[in-house]
Amino acid sequence: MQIGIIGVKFTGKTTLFNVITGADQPTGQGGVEPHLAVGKVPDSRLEVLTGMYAPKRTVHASIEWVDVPGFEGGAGPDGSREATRFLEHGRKVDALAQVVRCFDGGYGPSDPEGELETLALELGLADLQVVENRIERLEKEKARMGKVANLLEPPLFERLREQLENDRPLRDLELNVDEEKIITGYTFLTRKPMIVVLNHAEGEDAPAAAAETARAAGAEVVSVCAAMEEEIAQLEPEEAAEFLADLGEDEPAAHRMIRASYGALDLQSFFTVGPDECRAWTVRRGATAPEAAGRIHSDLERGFIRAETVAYDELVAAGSHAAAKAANQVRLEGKGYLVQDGDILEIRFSV
Ligand SMILES: Nc1nc2c(ncn2[C@@H]2O[C@H](COP(=O)(O)OP(=O)(O)OP(=O)(O)O)[C@@H](O)[C@H]2O)c(=O)[nH]1
Ligand SMILES: [Mg+2]
Repeated sequence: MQIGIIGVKFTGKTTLFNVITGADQPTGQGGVEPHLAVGKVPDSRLEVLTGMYAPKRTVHASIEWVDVPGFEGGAGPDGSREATRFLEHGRKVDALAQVVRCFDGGYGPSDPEGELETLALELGLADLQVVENRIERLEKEKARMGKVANLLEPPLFERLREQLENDRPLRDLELNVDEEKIITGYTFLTRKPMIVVLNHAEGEDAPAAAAETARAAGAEVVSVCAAMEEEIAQLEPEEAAEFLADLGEDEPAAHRMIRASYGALDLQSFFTVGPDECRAWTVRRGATAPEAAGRIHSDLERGFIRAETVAYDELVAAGSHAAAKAANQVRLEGKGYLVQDGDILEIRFSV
């Protein structure tokens, strides 16, 4: 899973990228190259399981983050748009996280609503260009061959164009299976899940109006103070916990940002446990037990027989796997079982 961090210049994207992935990219100086790094998905349940099993290693679920260079909205003298060029780096990701500057810093007064508007416009225009290119090609194809290969395509792309010209994101369009199939290769930006990260000044709240605007546009909204997250990330775990407790928080805002991203992508975690390894795995919500098994190894999916399953809460309440079993809380689930967030699975298989 990959998430692209996007936004106009100097909103705190690289600062957050560093916090989330442990990378050490320079901040405050822009740049034109994207950065890519993996960050673990924090999960307090995995810490508890690690305490129970004392495994040799603990492995978190992870997400890949792409720090897309910031851009200016608007067109240059030759009509080209910087945003369109930079947003190419956001085409292959599964979701977009827009960082919005709500702090003044040395960068002039903040304008969160303006930034949201700019991004919506630039994302829409970048998609519109792709749609118009395709329409042009279809017209050429029709002129040359008398008709187009796929008759569904011209009316579909006209609908896409209309949607974008009305300043609406493509994610709001209902498409049938055939239409979905046609557009899968186009990696439209406005069809991706969107997370809006309101980066506010220390000791302040994120502006409610901006949060409302972002939510109304279908985004998951989180607020952070990137500068403070940067400080917290440099503390020892105990110090960080104390610092957060003083603020009345139980976790860093960056954790909330990661979880919101997980949610926007419709993902959940299940666990495998044992003396060697306690591990969190990512599957989509609604995944079946064999699909989950396949995340671990393709053999486990192919030879899937049953999944010995216990819910996290029940395991922890029982105190041990044996106690949960004695209390009949360990179930044997078959191929049709839909994995639930926090399930602890042991896959029985034969190949
Ligand atoms: N006061 C304040 N400054 C911040 C905050 N977050 C980031 N900054 C500062 O803002 C400047 C820009 O931060 P970056 O993380 O480099 O911003 P960016 O969005 O990656 O910038 P570009 O890549 O140029 O678009 C740096 O000097 C940061 O230290 C914050 O929450 N509060
Ligand atoms: Mg940057």
